[in-house]
Amino acid sequence: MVVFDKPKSLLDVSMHYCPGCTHGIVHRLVAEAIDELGIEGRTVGIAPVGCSVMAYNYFACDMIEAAHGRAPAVATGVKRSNPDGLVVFTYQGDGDLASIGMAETVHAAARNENITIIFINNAIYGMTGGQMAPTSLPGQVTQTSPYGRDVKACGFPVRVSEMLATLDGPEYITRVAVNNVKNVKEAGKAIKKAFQNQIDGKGFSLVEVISSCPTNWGMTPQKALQWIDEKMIPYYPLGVYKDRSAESKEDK
Ligand SMILES: Cc1ncc(C[n+]2csc(CCOP(=O)(O)OP(=O)(O)O)c2C)c(N)n1
Repeated sequence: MVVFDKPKSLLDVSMHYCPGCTHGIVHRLVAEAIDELGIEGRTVGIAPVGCSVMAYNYFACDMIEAAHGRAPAVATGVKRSNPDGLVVFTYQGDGDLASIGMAETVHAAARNENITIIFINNAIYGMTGGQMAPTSLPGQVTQTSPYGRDVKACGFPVRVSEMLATLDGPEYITRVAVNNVKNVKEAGKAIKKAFQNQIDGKGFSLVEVISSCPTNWGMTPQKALQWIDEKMIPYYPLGVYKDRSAESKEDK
């Protein structure tokens, strides 16, 4: 009896991610959603610049590489070129989406582009060696904040989901985590819903995934998962920040 299988939408290759990095888990959840919704042949993924830059080597669907932070703009173009035929998602880290790409993110949300964004918040720039990200926590030690993030000098972390939920545009904004089995299951449901919304023509859906980076956090994989519970989730509470369809049902 088969009890565990690889989703068809993930290629059968090994990934380059560090031990304990949760990019692989989120890749799997995205691939499961694509399989379950039966959209493999018409899905286009936009890969970011960051640790997941080589996502195009892992997903079995068509992939396009965007310049750093520009994935929502590329996704907009691809989706508008074939709005009924294609399902388009971006997969982006916090440096990519919330720093250099913040403008693209905010305006795609404000326009309610009918795309799906998977946003990996690991509170650090992973690929480039662990510099402070817009989402690094106050006091967090990084390569560029060796005494801890000083909010007087560097400002406060950006809570992307809360901020985007203030816009009238987006359909669905939620924050999930992948640090334990229960949270992974919830994350999978949110990702599937974010794709379903696009198929239903509802508009912009963003799933923020609180993720780990044991290498650049300087922790063991187990400690990193604990740090998510103890430090990240209190600062970035999990939950649905906007769900327009659910809200309009409640109004009725
Ligand atoms: C225009 C541009 N500026 C800066 C860089 C350098 N750069 C590459 S990846 C990266 C940050 C990636 O961090 P994040 O998006 O958080 O993803 P992670 O690697 O943590 O998954 C930066 C600044 C670049 N490639 N292009």
